[in-house]
Amino acid sequence: MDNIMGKPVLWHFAISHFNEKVRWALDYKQIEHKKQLRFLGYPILNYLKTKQLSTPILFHNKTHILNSSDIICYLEKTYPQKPLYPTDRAQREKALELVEYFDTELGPSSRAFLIGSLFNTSKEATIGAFGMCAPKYQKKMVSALFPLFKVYYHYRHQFNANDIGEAEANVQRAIDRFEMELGDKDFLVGDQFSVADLTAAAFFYPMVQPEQYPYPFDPVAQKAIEKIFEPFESRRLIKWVRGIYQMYRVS
Ligand SMILES: N[C@@H](CCC(=O)N[C@@H](CS)C(=O)NCC(=O)O)C(=O)O
Repeated sequence: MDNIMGKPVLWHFAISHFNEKVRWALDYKQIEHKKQLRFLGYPILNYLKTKQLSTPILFHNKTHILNSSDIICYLEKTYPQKPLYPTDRAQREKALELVEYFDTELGPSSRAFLIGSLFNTSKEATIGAFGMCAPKYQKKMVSALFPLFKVYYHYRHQFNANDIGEAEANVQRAIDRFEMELGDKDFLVGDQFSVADLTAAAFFYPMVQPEQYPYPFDPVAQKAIEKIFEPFESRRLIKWVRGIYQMYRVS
């Protein structure tokens, strides 16, 4: 049920980096809320409630908000404690510019690179990754209908096996931009943790699979993901994401 006692309710996927942004914002700002994981039946439930299919979806005060960055903006306005937006105007604009860059250039490409590569690796690793927190019978259903699931996933997220190389190059470019923006600082903007750091760290989480991530990683998927991101293992980014998760990913 939505809006229990005025608390926001988040519908989300455990594996998703767009969803991780919103979970992190809710947890970091210590907002009392309820999280509801969505599994195989998500298209129907999401469509019935919101006339579209994507998560994250935040329900609050008889309305809903879509898109991770719009949800975070709503949370900033509604729950001003522990702000994620810098108070300085120029810094706020810079943080939001970086968020926009990561949302458009990194989020979809890192998904296409990771998930496309997982599909190419093995069925077991792919189901292990998607099955995070899912009931066993649903994993069995995906296993039985795997070819259909693969076609549906590629169609919904508009990429195919030929796009993996381009997606990897986009991820590489986003890492270059990230490291250029970070320079030798601890934070992307100013001298405090902000929405820009949260967004970058959430989008890059699969490269690190940090222990503070709120859900357990499947061991087969974990190994496969480590292999997929091997080309990036010596980048400064990896250490930074690990450190940001350790310091700021409170549950
Ligand atoms: N622009 C959206 C992207 C959200 C998105 O791509 N969600 C994916 C999970 S990573 C999803 O719900 N996919 C299932 C679908 O669209 O059918 C945001 O920032 O929230």
